[in-house]
Amino acid sequence: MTLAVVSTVFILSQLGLAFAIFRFRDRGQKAHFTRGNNTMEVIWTSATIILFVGLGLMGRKAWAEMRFTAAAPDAIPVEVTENQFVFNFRYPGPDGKFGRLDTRQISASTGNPLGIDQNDPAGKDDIVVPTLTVPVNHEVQLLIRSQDVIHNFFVRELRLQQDATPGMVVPLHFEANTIGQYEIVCTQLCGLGHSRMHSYLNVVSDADYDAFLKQQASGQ
Ligand SMILES: [Cu+2]
Repeated sequence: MTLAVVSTVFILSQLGLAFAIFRFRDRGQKAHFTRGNNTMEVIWTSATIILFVGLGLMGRKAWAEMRFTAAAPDAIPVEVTENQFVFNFRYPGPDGKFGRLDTRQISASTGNPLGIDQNDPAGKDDIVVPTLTVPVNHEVQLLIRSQDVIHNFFVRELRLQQDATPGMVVPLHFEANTIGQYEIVCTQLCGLGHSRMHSYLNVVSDADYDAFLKQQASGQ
Protein backbone atom coordinates (compact mmCIF):
# COMPACT_ATOMS: atom_id res chain seq x y z
CA MET A 1 0.00 0.00 0.00
CA THR A 2 2.87 2.35 0.86
CA LEU A 3 4.35 1.60 -2.58
CA ALA A 4 1.02 2.31 -4.32
CA VAL A 5 0.45 5.61 -2.46
CA VAL A 6 4.01 6.83 -2.89
CA SER A 7 4.09 5.83 -6.60
CA THR A 8 0.84 7.73 -7.24
CA VAL A 9 2.13 10.85 -5.49
CA PHE A 10 5.44 10.57 -7.37
CA ILE A 11 3.79 10.26 -10.80
CA LEU A 12 1.31 13.10 -10.12
CA SER A 13 4.02 15.44 -8.85
CA GLN A 14 6.26 14.68 -11.85
CA LEU A 15 3.33 15.33 -14.23
CA GLY A 16 2.69 18.62 -12.35
CA LEU A 17 6.33 19.56 -12.77
CA ALA A 18 6.25 18.71 -16.50
CA PHE A 19 3.06 20.75 -16.91
CA ALA A 20 4.60 23.78 -15.15
CA ILE A 21 7.76 23.57 -17.26
CA PHE A 22 5.71 23.42 -20.45
CA ARG A 23 2.99 25.95 -19.49
CA PHE A 24 5.36 28.61 -18.12
CA ARG A 25 8.23 28.17 -20.57
CA ASP A 26 10.09 31.20 -21.86
CA ARG A 27 8.21 32.77 -24.76
CA GLY A 28 9.87 36.15 -24.44
CA GLN A 29 7.29 37.40 -21.89
CA LYS A 30 8.25 39.41 -18.79
CA ALA A 31 8.92 37.36 -15.62
CA HIS A 32 6.30 37.80 -12.90
CA PHE A 33 7.38 38.04 -9.24
CA THR A 34 5.52 36.18 -6.49
CA ARG A 35 6.03 35.92 -2.73
CA GLY A 36 4.34 32.52 -2.57
CA ASN A 37 0.86 31.44 -1.62
CA ASN A 38 0.06 30.75 2.04
CA THR A 39 -3.13 28.82 1.27
CA MET A 40 -1.23 26.42 -1.02
CA GLU A 41 1.55 26.04 1.58
CA VAL A 42 -0.97 25.10 4.28
CA ILE A 43 -2.77 22.64 1.97
CA TRP A 44 0.26 20.68 0.82
CA THR A 45 1.96 20.69 4.21
CA SER A 46 -1.21 19.31 5.89
CA ALA A 47 -1.72 16.76 3.08
CA THR A 48 1.84 15.49 3.55
CA ILE A 49 1.42 15.26 7.34
CA ILE A 50 -1.88 13.36 7.04
CA LEU A 51 -0.38 11.00 4.44
CA PHE A 52 2.75 10.10 6.39
CA VAL A 53 1.15 9.92 9.83
CA GLY A 54 -1.68 7.84 8.29
CA LEU A 55 0.73 5.37 6.66
CA GLY A 56 2.64 5.18 9.95
CA LEU A 57 -0.51 4.34 11.91
CA MET A 58 -1.58 1.69 9.39
CA GLY A 59 1.95 0.24 9.39
CA ARG A 60 1.79 0.02 13.15
CA LYS A 61 -1.23 -2.29 12.87
CA ALA A 62 0.54 -4.56 10.37
CA TRP A 63 3.61 -4.59 12.63
CA ALA A 64 1.55 -5.52 15.69
CA GLU A 65 -0.19 -8.34 13.81
CA MET A 66 3.17 -9.87 13.03
CA ARG A 67 5.10 -9.10 16.21
CA PHE A 68 2.52 -9.30 18.98
CA THR A 69 0.61 -12.37 17.79
CA ALA A 70 2.00 -15.66 19.01
CA ALA A 71 3.13 -18.28 16.52
CA ALA A 72 0.71 -21.13 15.73
CA PRO A 73 1.07 -24.02 18.24
CA ASP A 74 2.27 -26.35 15.45
CA ALA A 75 4.88 -23.86 14.15
CA ILE A 76 8.28 -25.47 13.56
CA PRO A 77 10.81 -24.11 16.06
CA VAL A 78 14.28 -23.29 14.73
CA GLU A 79 16.92 -21.61 16.82
CA VAL A 80 19.11 -19.09 14.96
CA THR A 81 22.47 -18.34 16.54
CA GLU A 82 24.68 -15.68 15.01
CA ASN A 83 28.27 -14.92 15.72
CA GLN A 84 31.13 -13.21 13.89
CA PHE A 85 30.55 -14.01 11.01
CA VAL A 86 28.34 -17.04 10.66
CA PHE A 87 24.78 -18.26 11.09
CA ASN A 88 23.95 -21.56 12.78
CA PHE A 89 20.49 -23.07 12.73
CA ARG A 90 19.40 -25.63 15.30
CA TYR A 91 16.45 -28.02 14.97
CA PRO A 92 15.29 -29.90 18.07
CA GLY A 93 15.50 -33.29 16.29
CA PRO A 94 13.09 -36.27 16.61
CA ASP A 95 12.40 -35.68 20.35
CA GLY A 96 11.10 -32.16 19.63
CA LYS A 97 13.24 -30.71 22.46
CA PHE A 98 16.25 -28.44 22.27
CA GLY A 99 19.13 -29.57 24.46
CA ARG A 100 20.39 -27.27 27.18
CA LEU A 101 23.14 -24.80 26.23
CA ASP A 102 26.27 -24.35 28.28
CA THR A 103 28.53 -21.45 27.30
CA ARG A 104 31.59 -23.27 28.70
CA GLN A 105 31.10 -26.04 26.16
CA ILE A 106 31.11 -23.72 23.12
CA SER A 107 33.77 -25.08 20.79
CA ALA A 108 33.42 -24.52 17.07
CA SER A 109 36.63 -26.42 16.32
CA THR A 110 35.29 -29.65 17.84
CA GLY A 111 31.88 -29.34 16.18
CA ASN A 112 29.91 -27.77 19.02
CA PRO A 113 29.65 -24.08 18.03
CA LEU A 114 26.50 -23.56 20.14
CA GLY A 115 27.77 -25.23 23.30
CA ILE A 116 25.07 -27.92 23.47
CA ASP A 117 25.45 -29.57 26.88
CA GLN A 118 26.92 -33.05 26.28
CA ASN A 119 25.23 -34.29 29.49
CA ASP A 120 21.71 -33.36 28.41
CA PRO A 121 19.99 -36.26 26.58
CA ALA A 122 17.58 -33.81 24.86
CA GLY A 123 20.55 -32.34 23.01
CA LYS A 124 21.86 -35.61 21.59
CA ASP A 125 19.56 -35.52 18.53
CA ASP A 126 19.69 -31.74 17.96
CA ILE A 127 20.53 -30.84 14.37
CA VAL A 128 22.88 -27.90 13.77
CA VAL A 129 23.35 -26.70 10.18
CA PRO A 130 24.74 -23.57 8.47
CA THR A 131 21.68 -23.01 6.23
CA LEU A 132 17.98 -22.79 7.06
CA THR A 133 15.61 -25.28 5.44
CA VAL A 134 11.85 -24.98 5.99
CA PRO A 135 8.76 -26.55 4.42
CA VAL A 136 6.57 -24.36 2.20
CA ASN A 137 3.22 -23.10 3.59
CA HIS A 138 4.06 -24.03 7.15
CA GLU A 139 4.63 -21.59 9.97
CA VAL A 140 8.15 -21.44 11.36
CA GLN A 141 9.07 -19.95 14.72
CA LEU A 142 12.61 -18.59 14.78
CA LEU A 143 14.37 -18.03 18.09
CA ILE A 144 17.09 -15.52 17.29
CA ARG A 145 20.24 -15.25 19.41
CA SER A 146 23.73 -13.80 19.22
CA GLN A 147 26.91 -15.07 20.84
CA ASP A 148 28.92 -11.86 20.61
CA VAL A 149 27.77 -8.54 19.12
CA ILE A 150 24.52 -7.26 17.62
CA HIS A 151 23.80 -9.00 14.32
CA ASN A 152 20.69 -9.16 12.17
CA PHE A 153 18.54 -11.72 10.39
CA PHE A 154 17.22 -10.31 7.10
CA VAL A 155 15.40 -12.02 4.22
CA ARG A 156 14.45 -9.40 1.66
CA GLU A 157 11.79 -11.41 -0.17
CA LEU A 158 9.89 -12.15 3.05
CA ARG A 159 10.23 -8.60 4.45
CA LEU A 160 11.74 -10.21 7.54
CA GLN A 161 14.27 -8.25 9.53
CA GLN A 162 15.21 -8.73 13.14
CA ASP A 163 18.26 -7.85 15.19
CA ALA A 164 20.06 -10.60 17.09
CA THR A 165 21.05 -9.18 20.46
CA PRO A 166 23.44 -10.84 22.93
CA GLY A 167 21.63 -12.03 26.06
CA MET A 168 18.21 -12.15 24.39
CA VAL A 169 16.22 -14.80 22.53
CA VAL A 170 13.99 -12.94 20.09
CA PRO A 171 11.07 -14.89 18.60
CA LEU A 172 10.03 -14.19 15.01
CA HIS A 173 7.49 -16.25 13.09
CA PHE A 174 6.84 -16.45 9.36
CA GLU A 175 5.35 -18.65 6.69
CA ALA A 176 6.95 -18.88 3.24
CA ASN A 177 4.56 -19.62 0.37
CA THR A 178 6.99 -20.01 -2.56
CA ILE A 179 9.52 -22.82 -2.96
CA GLY A 180 13.00 -21.49 -3.68
CA GLN A 181 16.30 -20.34 -2.27
CA TYR A 182 16.58 -16.94 -0.63
CA GLU A 183 19.58 -15.15 0.82
CA ILE A 184 19.77 -14.44 4.54
CA VAL A 185 22.05 -11.54 5.38
CA CYS A 186 23.29 -9.75 8.47
CA THR A 187 22.40 -6.07 8.17
CA GLN A 188 24.17 -4.83 11.30
CA LEU A 189 27.74 -3.66 10.83
CA CYS A 190 29.12 -6.35 13.12
CA GLY A 191 32.85 -6.34 12.42
CA LEU A 192 35.48 -6.79 9.73
CA GLY A 193 33.79 -9.84 8.18
CA HIS A 194 30.32 -8.29 8.15
CA SER A 195 30.11 -8.06 4.35
CA ARG A 196 30.69 -11.83 4.09
CA MET A 197 28.10 -12.72 6.76
CA HIS A 198 25.27 -14.44 4.96
CA SER A 199 23.46 -17.75 4.63
CA TYR A 200 20.57 -19.25 2.68
CA LEU A 201 16.94 -19.99 3.36
CA ASN A 202 15.72 -23.04 1.42
CA VAL A 203 11.95 -23.24 1.16
CA VAL A 204 11.16 -26.81 0.09
CA SER A 205 8.20 -29.19 -0.36
CA ASP A 206 7.01 -31.27 2.62
CA ALA A 207 8.62 -34.41 1.12
CA ASP A 208 11.96 -32.64 0.64
CA TYR A 209 11.76 -31.27 4.19
CA ASP A 210 11.25 -34.77 5.62
CA ALA A 211 14.16 -36.03 3.51
CA PHE A 212 16.33 -33.17 4.84
CA LEU A 213 15.47 -34.01 8.47
CA LYS A 214 16.16 -37.73 7.92
CA GLN A 215 19.45 -37.06 6.20
CA GLN A 216 20.56 -34.68 8.97
CA ALA A 217 19.41 -37.01 11.76
CA SER A 218 21.44 -39.88 10.33
CA GLY A 219 24.51 -37.64 10.14
CA GLN A 220 24.42 -36.48 13.78
CU1 LIG B 1 26.64 -9.89 11.68
